[in-house]
Order: sequence, then structure tokens, then C-alpha cells
Amino acid sequence: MSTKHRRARGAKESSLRLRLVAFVGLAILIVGAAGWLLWPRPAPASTASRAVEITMAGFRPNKLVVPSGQPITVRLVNPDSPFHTDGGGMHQFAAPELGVDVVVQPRSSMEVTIPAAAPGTYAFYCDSCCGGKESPAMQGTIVVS
Ligand SMILES: [Cu+2]
Repeated sequence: MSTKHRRARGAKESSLRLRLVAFVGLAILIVGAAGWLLWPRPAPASTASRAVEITMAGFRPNKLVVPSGQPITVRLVNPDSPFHTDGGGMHQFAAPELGVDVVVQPRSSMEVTIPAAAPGTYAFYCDSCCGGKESPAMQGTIVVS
């Protein structure tokens, strides 16, 4: 093989190596950016509110015990990303027996007042994501005692 051919082959291999490094670098950048965008973040806490806070990426807590005869305010926090592949990151809070049905946009929060109710156990759920209201993570109970 001539020196000319060796140099041409060397240049070709170095170009291929450079393209491989660029490809791997770009792939790492894209995966990192996707991970950053999809990572759930809690909404900033409000200091003015004394409402009971419920996180909606799987309801936490999923059981509220409240006294009968008085309304309670619940602060619903949706930490999910709008790029969530399931339901666009939106979550619902529905308690049909209590007349509550709201949707909270991704990475935001909302305060909802649950009206005074008679003693009993009332179900709430989200029907906009992850298997709908049958998902064990997206349902809960309000116990009025
Ligand atoms: Cu949901």
C-alpha cells in the first residue's frame, strides 16, 4: 500500500471516529434533555395557604379525614411535566358525591373547596391518566367523621 493510500485511509478512519464521537455526544445530550424535561417537580409551595396539600402524581395522601359539617380547602399539586406521554401530564380530582370535579394542568396547582358533607366515606379519583380511575395510585377517600 502506498503512503498516499495509507494517509487517505487514516483520514477516513479519523473522520469516522469524529462522527461516532459526535453521534454519541448528541445522543447523551438528547437523553439528558428528555430526562430533565420528564423529571417530576413539585410546584412552588404557597406560604399564604393553610390548605391540605395533595400531590397528584399518584395521590399523596390518598386518604383525608375531615370533621363533618365544615368545608375543607385542598391544594392540589400536579408535579408532572406537560411532556408526559400519558394524558399530557394533566390530572383530574373528581369526587362526584361531593360535587367536585376539576382538572389541574401539568406543573401547576389549584385550590379547591370541598363543601361540608354528612359523615361518611367519599371516593375521589383521577380519570385522565395511567389506566384511569381504576389505577390504585389515582384514587383515594375522604372520610367525613
Ligand atoms: Cu391522573
